[in-house]
Amino acid sequence: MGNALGILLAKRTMLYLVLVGSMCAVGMENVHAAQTVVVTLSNELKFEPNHVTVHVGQTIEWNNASVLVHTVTDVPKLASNAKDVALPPQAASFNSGNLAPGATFRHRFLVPGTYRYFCIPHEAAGMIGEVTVVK
Ligand SMILES: [Cu+2]
Repeated sequence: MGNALGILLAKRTMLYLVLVGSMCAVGMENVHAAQTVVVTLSNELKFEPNHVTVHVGQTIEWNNASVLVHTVTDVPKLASNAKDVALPPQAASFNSGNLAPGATFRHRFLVPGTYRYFCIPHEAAGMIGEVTVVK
């Protein structure tokens, strides 16, 4: 009898731990998803910072803080040089189009891996950025 009660309590404790564990996992994902990372597009033809690491579900906001028109482009066929562009398999490509001074562009990352993107008018000048997306 005592033994059966012990097993029942142990089972309940296990269930409790599983529930708490899964709630923590969901909680952390929400914390990450709520944090938007900002990358600045500069007059010096740079993405600053030019490399950022985010978690799956997180959004990056690119902010054109310059007096120039820039783009945020991760479309392989639009790159002049194949080394300037990369997407993980299964990841959707993205392209802001022309961003006027003061304009912003946002993209939410759903597939882990390495992304290399560029600015269409300034790719040859080395305006290239990288994003690492981790689980
Ligand atoms: Cu540019």
